[in-house]
Amino acid sequence: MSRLKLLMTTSLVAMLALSASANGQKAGPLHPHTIVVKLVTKAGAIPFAFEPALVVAHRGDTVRFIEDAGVMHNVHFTKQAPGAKLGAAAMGPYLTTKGQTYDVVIDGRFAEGKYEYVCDPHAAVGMKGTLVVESGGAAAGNK
Ligand SMILES: [Cu+2]
Repeated sequence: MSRLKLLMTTSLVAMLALSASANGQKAGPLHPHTIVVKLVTKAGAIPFAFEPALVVAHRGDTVRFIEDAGVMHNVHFTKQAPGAKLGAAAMGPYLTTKGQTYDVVIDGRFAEGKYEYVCDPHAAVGMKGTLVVESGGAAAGNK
């Protein structure tokens, strides 16, 4: 675990250095939000899902994934917006316990645009979600 943390820290530092020189950072968020996405088990053809399956976030927001059952899930970004550099955050840890959370901070790693992610154990049965990162300013609807 600590080795992973070290890795993440190292790559984060590298990315910060990169983004500082590469792109002129946009102004920070006006109102940071925490956007909750639950990892649920449900009846029907697709038994596992991210709920909601589509969220819109702005820089500074946090997307909080919450394990809603006792089924093993993770969050693996399979498509990133052009210019995004998620690094180690592209693949989150496995969540196994109800109530367990995994926070993804929408910081400089996230360029504006569309991201798609899956849960690796359940990608084959359609457990996937979409994250859209927008610039600050006009607050698009999150619930
Ligand atoms: Cu899953």
